[in-house]
Amino acid sequence: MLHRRNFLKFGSIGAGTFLSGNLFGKGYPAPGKKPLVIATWDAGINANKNAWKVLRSGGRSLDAVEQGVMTTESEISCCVGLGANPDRDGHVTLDASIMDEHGNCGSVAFLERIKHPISVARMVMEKTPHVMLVGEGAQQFALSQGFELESGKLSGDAQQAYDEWLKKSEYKPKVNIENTNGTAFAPRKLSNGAWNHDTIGMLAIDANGNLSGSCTTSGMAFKMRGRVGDSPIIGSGLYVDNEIGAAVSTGLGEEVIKICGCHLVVQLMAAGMSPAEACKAAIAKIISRNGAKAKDLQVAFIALNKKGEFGTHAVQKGFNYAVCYSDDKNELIDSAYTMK
Ligand code: SD4
Repeated sequence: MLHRRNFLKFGSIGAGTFLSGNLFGKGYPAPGKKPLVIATWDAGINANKNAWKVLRSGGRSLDAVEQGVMTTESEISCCVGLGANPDRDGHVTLDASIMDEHGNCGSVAFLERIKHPISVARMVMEKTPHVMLVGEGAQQFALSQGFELESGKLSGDAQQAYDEWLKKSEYKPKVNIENTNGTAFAPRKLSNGAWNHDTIGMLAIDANGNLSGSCTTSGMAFKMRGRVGDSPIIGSGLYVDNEIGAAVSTGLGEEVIKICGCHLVVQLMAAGMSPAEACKAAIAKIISRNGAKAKDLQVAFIALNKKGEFGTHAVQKGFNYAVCYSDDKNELIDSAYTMK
């Protein structure tokens, strides 16, 4: 565990960095709400609605984060779930993870043709002695639990994006950098003009003050077959410590894995940082590792602590998140970021 006197040495940043600037992004509501749910990207708004139904009736945060992201997995025009962009061989492969207030966790990776990877991840957690199942084995397990094998046909949107990518078949993985509109690896723009991303990560604190988190993704569009990112890796794409806080990430998963990102964010909160400070420090680590190349990548963390305080930070502009803590408060907020 990091202690307060040591965290100041962490990376290339000092206390002044944390205390300056708007750490929370525009429209930051009052901290310390309970229950509360927070999710990545604009798809988080819809996802939060279902998570909130669980939380407002006194339900468990674990149920909230599962049902919340299932909403996004069901939106077939979305880049999460079976409607998502395929890998470079034309197959949609899905990763998901979930973690509860007892430190139990489950995940699936490289899962094909199953509609709700997050629920399979939960079953791995609850019905097996394991944490992670992948590929064919994960699919076999899902079928044994009553999940149906879906067709494997690409959605119309995804087919169109894939056909476009195939014209050049350039392998230049980039995730969530909206200002590179036109590159096949940037998020897809939907017909309604909204950006659509490949991942939803969600954290919740329930009325009992218990924390849980979930993450589900199709990973990087047109990735190499078999590529797995941070989202199903506990400690990288998701981490929950019910005594301290929780974190989830989105963006270029390889960079998150290299710093065990979400575990790091939670440890920084344990050392005394606020959620926003912890996210900012983890992002600083990614930026310092990458030097000038950091401008070509995007990573964002969201974090929630035991008091119901939340914070986020991204490498660059463009990341937003949705926060809901009452029947009429479910808002989309632009995240703070480092690279101007
Ligand atoms: C991954 N972190 O597979 C995911 C991608 C992502 O919005 O967050 N996309 O690397």
